[in-house]
Amino acid sequence: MYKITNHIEDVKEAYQKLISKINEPISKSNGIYNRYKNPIVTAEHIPIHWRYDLNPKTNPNVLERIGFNAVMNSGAIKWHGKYVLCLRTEGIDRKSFFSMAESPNGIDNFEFWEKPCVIPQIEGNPDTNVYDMRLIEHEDGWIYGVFCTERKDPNVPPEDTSSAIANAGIVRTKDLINWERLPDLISNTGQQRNVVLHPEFINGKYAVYTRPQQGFIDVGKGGGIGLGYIDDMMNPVVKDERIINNKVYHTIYELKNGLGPAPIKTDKGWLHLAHGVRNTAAGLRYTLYMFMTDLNDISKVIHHPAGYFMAPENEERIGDVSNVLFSNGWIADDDGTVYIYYASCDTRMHVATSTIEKLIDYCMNTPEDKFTSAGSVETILNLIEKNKGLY
Ligand code: M1P
Repeated sequence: MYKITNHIEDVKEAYQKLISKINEPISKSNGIYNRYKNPIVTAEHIPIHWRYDLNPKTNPNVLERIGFNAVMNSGAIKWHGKYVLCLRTEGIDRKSFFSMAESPNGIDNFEFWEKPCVIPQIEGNPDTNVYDMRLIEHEDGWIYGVFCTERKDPNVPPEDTSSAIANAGIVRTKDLINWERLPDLISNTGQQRNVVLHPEFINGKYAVYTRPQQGFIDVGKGGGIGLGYIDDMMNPVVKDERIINNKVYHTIYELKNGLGPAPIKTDKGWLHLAHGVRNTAAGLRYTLYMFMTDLNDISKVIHHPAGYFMAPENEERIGDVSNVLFSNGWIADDDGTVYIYYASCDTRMHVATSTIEKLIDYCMNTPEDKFTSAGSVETILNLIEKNKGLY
């Protein structure tokens, strides 16, 4: 029979069981990456002392005092030997904020740090909501956090209580605990989301990937993954912004796209993970895709496999915003393992593992999109021809 509990010790026991659950790869794989069975962090992983008043005098009924809705889109970094995520943590009040959790092996046993991150505010212009942190170890010695800051659009009529303006907020740190707030990104477009800093200087400048957009949800005439340059992070004006990876009719990035985490440098080029969005009768569908840029010219896409790299599967398909995979964090380990951290449906975090070697192979040797059905058939025929005598 189902046990109704109001003992904090039961809550603690269930919590310990959850956070120490061992994860394992699922057997099905396309050879490119392995998904893991359990979500790695969910709203239920949020520490008990963030949710309950633990004093029996002031909480005799053991009621949860602060509720959480989701944990998703997380930045990632290897830090002092631990796999650390900067999680978009969302309360039932819809506000999201950042909190850190670490794991000894990158795939399970994620434990939250003691308190959520305190992000300093810009005087006179506080963030209403913050989300989707990208953590970048820049060669200037700082760890940058680039995130989306959202504020109500002041130019809409009073009855419009939804329209917002999104831009990139920027913080930097040396310890992942104390964050220094820098000015928000200054760019030509009305709105920006999915902004990511390139980890190296390019001709002495900071390089920044952008996603210019005209509206809050709709990119309008904007869109595509842009690249621009910043002289000084204390005055982050984006110059020479131009689109390097556009949205394209009848692809998985037809409606909009955006860069995920900062790219990984390899001897063959920079590996990029991004999300593409298309519209369907069931609403927007977000999938992940990859491309590779030139080591000597980061504006040049040199390989771009057709279609998606990962799409929502099974339980991943359902959540607050269904049919969404989103990633803004990955970790490349010294042994070549790549931990891909992704969220499903704006609800929970997962991990998949691959290797630098496999991701290079995937980017360089997967056929590119020919943008027509006949082109896709031609690609399949080429493979069948190549396989003659082998099947
Ligand atoms: O709800 C899906 C995603 O929508 C936005 O991404 P984009 O700007 O590319 O449309 C973001 O709000 C993201 O956090 C969210 O996961």
